[in-house]
Amino acid sequence: MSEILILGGDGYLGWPTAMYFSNKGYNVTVVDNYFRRNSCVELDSGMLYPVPTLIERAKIWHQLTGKEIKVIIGDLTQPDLMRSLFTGNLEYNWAVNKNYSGAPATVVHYAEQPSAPYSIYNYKYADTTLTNNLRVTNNLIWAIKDFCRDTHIIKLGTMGEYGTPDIDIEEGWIDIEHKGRKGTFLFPRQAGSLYHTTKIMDTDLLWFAVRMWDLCVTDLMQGPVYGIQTPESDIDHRLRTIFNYDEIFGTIINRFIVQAVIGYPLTVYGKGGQTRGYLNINDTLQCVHMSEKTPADKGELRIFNQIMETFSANEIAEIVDRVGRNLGFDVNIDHIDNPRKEAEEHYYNPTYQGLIEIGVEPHYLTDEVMESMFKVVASYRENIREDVIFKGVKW
Ligand code: USQ
Repeated sequence: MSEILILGGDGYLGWPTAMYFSNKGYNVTVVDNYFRRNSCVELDSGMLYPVPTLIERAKIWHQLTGKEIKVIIGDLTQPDLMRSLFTGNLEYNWAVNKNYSGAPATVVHYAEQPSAPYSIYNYKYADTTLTNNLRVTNNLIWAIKDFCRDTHIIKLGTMGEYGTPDIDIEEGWIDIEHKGRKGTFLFPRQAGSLYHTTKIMDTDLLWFAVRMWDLCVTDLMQGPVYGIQTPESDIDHRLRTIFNYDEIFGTIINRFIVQAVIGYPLTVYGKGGQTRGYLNINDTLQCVHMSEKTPADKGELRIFNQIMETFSANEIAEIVDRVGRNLGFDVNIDHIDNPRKEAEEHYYNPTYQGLIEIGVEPHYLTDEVMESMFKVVASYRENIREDVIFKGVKW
């Protein structure tokens, strides 16, 4: 079966992706430096439940399924580690396993600092975000250029690269007619945080590499993800993904459900008209899988908008309120001063057909889906810390 390498395999999306592909019979290797969990400790952020280390999780997975996920703990900003992943020469790094072959057919690149508030928190974290994200992407590009040009790169980008322009958002590219001549260009980007800006820079680096060296790249412009369970994590609760509800690493839907469970008024920022495209964690897995099955061509930067439906912050609060009340929770909605610099009322009309055209079948945020999230979150109610929900990291 095909070999797949997952960079950032310990994160919210990385670990579920690893189990998903392993379950389907792929030969999976994950790499991670524990950035996310170490940052949670450093920042004293709340995690809904403790998560075994990546090595422990891979062992649990092996015991329960008989399948192997190979784990490498290491820092991908170090070029030697990144390059060794594409030559199969792991003698000088932290490889836990000895039988990684190298030359993966696909590499999924999640190995980035993913939080907008983290990137704006202070100079140190801004610098960490820029250096980590850009270095890992540059190291990956050069390793592939030098050793493995047929490997398909699936890169996690973000819808936030586009910002909230007053025109319809296309999937990555736009045709422009200017002074009687026509051309196709990357859709204009204007991010609202330093984190999102690093994703724009990643896209630029990848586009350069595609033009210069004919690499094959799929860039997934993903919106905020929600969810806890995937079929693979349902095998054993110790396989559940890392789940944050704090202001730094938690995303809005996950946060609001946790808030509703403990009767903390939902933290809608400002007027609440901020609209984004959302998707279920299970659809992230599907999108990556369908992208893997239908790779980009050589010399192609293929861009998909990875969202399934759009909501404003107010609409999300209303759904959480309705579902929470039906389940007997004491839900209230608050509007607090927006710590971010962002449009609170704006036009938002993105296109998102491409992934459906290659076979993705969307899951939507139904009341049943939200109820099942409420039930899991409520089972960890004792662990929820009010003090990490809102600290007010200002832009
Ligand atoms: N928001 C609230 N209240 C909260 C938290 C968020 O009103 O308690 C609002 C924010 O102001 C924002 C929207 O909800 O307008 C989304 O915020 P978020 O924290 O859920 O997501 P964001 O910071 O945009 O970042 C997340 C992921 C990031 C990913 C991005 C996709 O952390 O990795 O790239 O979603 S997107 O938003 O499309 O750029």
